[in-house]
Amino acid sequence: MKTPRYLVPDLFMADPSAHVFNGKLYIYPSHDVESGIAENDNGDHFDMRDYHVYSLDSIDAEAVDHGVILAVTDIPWAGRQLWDSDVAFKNGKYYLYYSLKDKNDVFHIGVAVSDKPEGPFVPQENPIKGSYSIDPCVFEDEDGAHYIYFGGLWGGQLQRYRNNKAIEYGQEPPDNEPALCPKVVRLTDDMLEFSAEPQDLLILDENGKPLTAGDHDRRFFEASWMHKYNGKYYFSYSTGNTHLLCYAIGDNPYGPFTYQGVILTPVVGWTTHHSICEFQGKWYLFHHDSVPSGGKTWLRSMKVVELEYNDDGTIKTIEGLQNTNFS
Ligand code: FUB
Repeated sequence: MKTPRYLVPDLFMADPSAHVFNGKLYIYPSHDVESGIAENDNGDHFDMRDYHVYSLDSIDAEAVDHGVILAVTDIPWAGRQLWDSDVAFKNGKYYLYYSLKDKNDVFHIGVAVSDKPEGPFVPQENPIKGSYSIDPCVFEDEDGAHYIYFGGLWGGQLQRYRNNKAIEYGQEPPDNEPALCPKVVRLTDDMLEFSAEPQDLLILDENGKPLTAGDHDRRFFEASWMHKYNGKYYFSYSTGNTHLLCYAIGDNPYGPFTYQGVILTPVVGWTTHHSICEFQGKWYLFHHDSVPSGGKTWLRSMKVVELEYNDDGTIKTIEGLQNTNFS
């Protein structure tokens, strides 16, 4: 599959996190809705209220909707806005990690647990202690350790923190200073908490210097993803206001990572978001755009396209505007 295809024709689904469980592909997206809230830099128009999960037997198969797996009304600490999520498996249980604002409009990361990949998921009473901001991605390394990556600027509130503490009047650093970093921390053995203080995940340029805050074409904005290819760790992310999906390569789950290039050029719609997953011998990029909604930023549709590597391990850039035919 060298051209992208839309996965779900009937509902608006975004931020797809794809994993293979028991030989099947499962996709955990955000469920976009028409909120009626005007678009702003705070992301108030993304007022999502529940999650569905989809499964596929093969990459060309119809995506089966397993219905609602968790709703904002199920979560004791919920305020509003269920944003990007991810799912991991350990010892017979599935763990759904999700972004949600509390009753004070502050984002945290919650966990919900299920016996099955298709849910339903039962939420923990409280968010993960010490969690903040958005867009959790959980990566299982070959030794069985699980690492969570998170963070997002602007509406995702990452600029309101330094050294894992909330600050007053948080802003991005000046253009010539190092950019704010995504965060990484190993999960505890029970998968329910951070095992330590989250660390900065450093993204370096070709000279070994941290990317700067003013480098909007390369600096991290949101949408973390981690995958491993030929023994190397690939951290990928969105640059937000320049609408690119980029990646950086490192030698271990904590980094540092060195910037490599663009995976996906801008799509129709403000946000771009993705996951990368190997399924039945090929690698795929799951992403979204706003073509089916006629360009509405807050109503996005999931797509998939094959991801290809060059012999040196770099990723071939995919054109975001190809095959925008929605049928
Ligand atoms: O879906 C809401 C937010 O939009 C996600 O959390 C961000 O990554 C962006 O895709």
